Amino acid sequence: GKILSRDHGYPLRCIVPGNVGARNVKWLTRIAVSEAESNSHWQQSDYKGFSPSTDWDTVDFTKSPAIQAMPVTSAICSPTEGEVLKIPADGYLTVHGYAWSGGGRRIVRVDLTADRGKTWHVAKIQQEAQPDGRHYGWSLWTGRIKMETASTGEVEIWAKAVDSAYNVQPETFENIWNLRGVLANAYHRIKIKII
Ligand SMILES: Nc1nc2c(c(=O)[nH]1)N[C@H]1C(S)=C(S)[C@@H](COP(=O)(O)O)O[C@H]1N2
Ligand SMILES: [Mo]
Repeated sequence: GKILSRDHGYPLRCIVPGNVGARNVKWLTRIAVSEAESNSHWQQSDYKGFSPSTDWDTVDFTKSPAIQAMPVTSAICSPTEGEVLKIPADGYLTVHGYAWSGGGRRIVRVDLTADRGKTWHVAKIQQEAQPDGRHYGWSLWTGRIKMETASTGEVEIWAKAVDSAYNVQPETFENIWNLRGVLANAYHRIKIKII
């Protein structure tokens, strides 16, 4: 019910649910329907994924498909990196965040750990009642992690999400790094300090 702002594409923006931001083209002046893929720089020579060992000397943009649907991802929003906090009397640390997957795939689970994966806690998910394949919005989640009463000092919290195709986030960025820095969906990890 509001006028689209210029930053977001006024007067007209193409919304392509389940696809990356790069395909949601702003400031539209013309729409061409074609059987051939667009030959624009952005479709052919930018948003594509490669092996971690591919560099600017060896890259061949014709060898990878354009990124359309994104892989499953999640982020911890609270607490924040570096936060100093006290565990409440009930012994539970509460963690909030969001998760999302491409192609309208629904988020079916978010796992949290405060001990580098020795024990995992399943978060409660809050999401729209949309059918799988048309699940385009973020899923918000809340997790409660039972902490050792004696544990103080630096703690790392990790989050990973699972989508309806059972795709799961990879553990580290090292092995998925690529020269454009895209598709960077490894576990989100934050360090907090418990006092
Ligand atoms: N016309 C036009 N549309 C565009 C772009 C652009 O450079 N030109 N960038 C795209 C990319 S890569 C992104 S991430 C989104 C960002 O816009 P938003 O912050 O409003 O989502 O716009 C998309 N639409
Ligand atoms: Mo982008």
